[in-house]
Amino acid sequence: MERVIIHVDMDYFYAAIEEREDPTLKGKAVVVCMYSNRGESGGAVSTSNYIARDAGIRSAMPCKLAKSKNPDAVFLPVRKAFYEDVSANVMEILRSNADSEEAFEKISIDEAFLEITESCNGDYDIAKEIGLRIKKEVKSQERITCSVGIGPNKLIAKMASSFRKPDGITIIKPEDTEDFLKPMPVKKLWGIGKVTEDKLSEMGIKTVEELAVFDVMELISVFGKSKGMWLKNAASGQDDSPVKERTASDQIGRMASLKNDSRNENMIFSLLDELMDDVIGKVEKRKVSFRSVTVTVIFSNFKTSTKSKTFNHAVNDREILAENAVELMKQFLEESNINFRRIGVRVGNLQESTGQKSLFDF
Ligand code: DCP
Ligand code: MG
Ligand code: MG
Repeated sequence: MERVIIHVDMDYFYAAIEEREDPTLKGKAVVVCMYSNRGESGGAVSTSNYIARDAGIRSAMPCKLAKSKNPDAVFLPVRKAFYEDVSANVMEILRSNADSEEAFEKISIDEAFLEITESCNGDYDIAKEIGLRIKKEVKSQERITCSVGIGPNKLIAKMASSFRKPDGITIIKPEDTEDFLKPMPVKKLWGIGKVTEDKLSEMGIKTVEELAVFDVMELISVFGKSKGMWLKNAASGQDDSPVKERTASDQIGRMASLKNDSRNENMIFSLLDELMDDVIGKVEKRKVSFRSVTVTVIFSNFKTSTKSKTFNHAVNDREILAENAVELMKQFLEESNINFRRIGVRVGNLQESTGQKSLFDF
């Protein structure tokens, strides 16, 4: 049976999380900046929401330039640890929709491949339903949107997910891959960088179609055997690379909002309890143990703080998780007098439960 692959990419990920956390940002241009140690005058744009993009603001642009493009935009500093928590939650949702725990490949903080060949039995109508279900689950559990691409391999799925953004879904059946790829500029082929694009341009190759019909021996003479072959295959929509866990999500976590902003200990600890049940369930399902516990609190003023504990040995029981998470949460309650808005708990430094060797050593 031909494979069916889904690629999911979150929309304006860091900025979307900031919008979610602070409803007053709604309707405004939001720019998330990675400030350098020169302070707020330095730094580059990590990402921005689509309102900011309308003004020409782009990732990697100096924040100063972004500011000149839209002086009214809200500029926020990157909160990487927090986005990683959200990412861990999203990845668990995605993983649970793959054929199996292993048919999942996280490729960056906000995107992953899932193989669904068995789940949809090769049927693209069912595949679409799975794609829509993923979008719904991410939206309802994490309150952010994502874009989904579905196709016969990773290359096509990846390119399909960026075809309609934000909040899109694009399905490219095997018989439609050629028409989908042909008119695209070669730089849109996943894996082609600026250097390759320029070289191809010098050779008179601008579109994927032109690349697909180009003499393969000539490509090999310019790019070498493996890259030349890869270019030819990619331009024809072929990609045999398997969906395979590699940069494995090294953590399992859950996060949720309190019913209302509060410091009520019953409320906080009973929610923490629910979250830990969920986390332990996933730890057992993945047959892993963990060596660290992290608790995150987002306060009513939107400030986020995390506390972690790392052990010498990997463990997998709920007792140890609870003991440590509760302890960390108590520290938060002692140190602050601000209401809690959301709390999260995650375990990290995952290892295979059965063997000594870490799953993620390679
Ligand atoms: N990122 C970054 N610096 C970059 C590019 C990205 O810090 N030069 C971070 C911020 C993004 C996140 O990685 O939110 C995911 O990158 P994406 O390329 O998926 O971009 P976005 O999710 O922000 O937007 P899109 O809706 O285009 O996917
Ligand atoms: Mg994204
Ligand atoms: Mg991405």
